[in-house]
Amino acid sequence: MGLPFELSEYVRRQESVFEGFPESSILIIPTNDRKIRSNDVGYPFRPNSYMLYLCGWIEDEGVFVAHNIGGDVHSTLFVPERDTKKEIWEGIRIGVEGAKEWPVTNTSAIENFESEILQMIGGAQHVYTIMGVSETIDDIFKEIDGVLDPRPIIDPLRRVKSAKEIQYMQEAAAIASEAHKFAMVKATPNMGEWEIQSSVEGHFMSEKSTWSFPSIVGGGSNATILHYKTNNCIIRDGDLVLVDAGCEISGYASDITRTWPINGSFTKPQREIYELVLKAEKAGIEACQVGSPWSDLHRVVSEIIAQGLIDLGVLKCDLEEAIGDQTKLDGPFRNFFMHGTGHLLGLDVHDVGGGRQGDPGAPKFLEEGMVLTIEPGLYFADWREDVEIPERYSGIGIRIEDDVLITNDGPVVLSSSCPKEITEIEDIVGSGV
Ligand SMILES: [Mn+2]
Repeated sequence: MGLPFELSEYVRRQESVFEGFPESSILIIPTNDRKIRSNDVGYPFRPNSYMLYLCGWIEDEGVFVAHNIGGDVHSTLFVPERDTKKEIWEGIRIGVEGAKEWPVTNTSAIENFESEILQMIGGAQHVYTIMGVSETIDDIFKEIDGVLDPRPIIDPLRRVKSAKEIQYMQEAAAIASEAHKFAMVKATPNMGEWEIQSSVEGHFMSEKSTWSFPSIVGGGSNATILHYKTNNCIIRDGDLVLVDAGCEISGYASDITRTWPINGSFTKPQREIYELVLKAEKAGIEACQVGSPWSDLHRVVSEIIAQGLIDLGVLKCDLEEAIGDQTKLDGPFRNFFMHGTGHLLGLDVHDVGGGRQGDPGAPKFLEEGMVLTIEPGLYFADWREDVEIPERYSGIGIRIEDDVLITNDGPVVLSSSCPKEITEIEDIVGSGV
């Protein structure tokens, strides 16, 4: 039937959630709504991550309901009935009968959901659901007092990955690494950002994968826009291009950034900044040790960046002043490295579980089985007027990002097959043109 995990793994997840709930609780998890793009054309559908996590349902309608009223966990998956007239247009559906192979106790027709759910929650003392995912669910539950958010219970469970989850993430990282290499090989000056995007995403598709977030391809100064995604400019000879792109396998994301010269050789100023970011990135990866506090990652990376900016003459102060407040790390190095060092990775590219460095509620220490990104960057936007941009580096934006699995034997870089050493990059860029 093609579920990505054994039924027992889903059941274990469901039971773990209910271990965090009081007795007589009911949990309602909708999948994402379909969204209209224009007239009768929809945006590509992507199932809700909580739905994927708890029962693996991937069709575009469905509600997972589970409760522990009376002791054991019982679950029902509400799904659309088979319907030949609709299936002729939209494809064959799994249906209420077919859904019995999913990790649930019962299945029921989604047409019955509204009437059955009111009865079901009537028998429960605690009602948990996630608002803002499905209009139907929002309409029903906005009228009901005291509805609880289950995410504080579920999210920490998603933080540490199982062996099988890690296997999918390793696959996603390998495909994305290949995709980045593929784009490097075919690169040549004066090509469009969209052509690189096409190389990268074309490779995702050829591997039966898809992007896990819209790809960022920024040539020249566009690389200084952190979430640039118009990807519609020509990349001139002598410019760098920043490619931040990842894909997903069975819902699990990879997220890789590489920055390289479109003509295959770094200029001296580009090389100076690249070497600094690479040094910081490697130190960040090295700091990914079981038991290390999250805050250490950002501190290690920030100190290298700040010292490097002093050495390059960008900051004219000592390290203490460059770093700023010892806890907030808010000194002037932040003018050029303005984002975090990394984030958790999983079913969501910025995964849940309090895993964005600096998030309130984040776990204090790294644990075995967590997967996170390390992604320092330096950005000297030539269009900025709020800070002084050194002429030598004006227009340079560089970020390097890898996906790192935390293990008791130290960090394992899942994206290690993607080149990042200067000599490797200079060898591969344009080698297939
Ligand atoms: Mn990232």
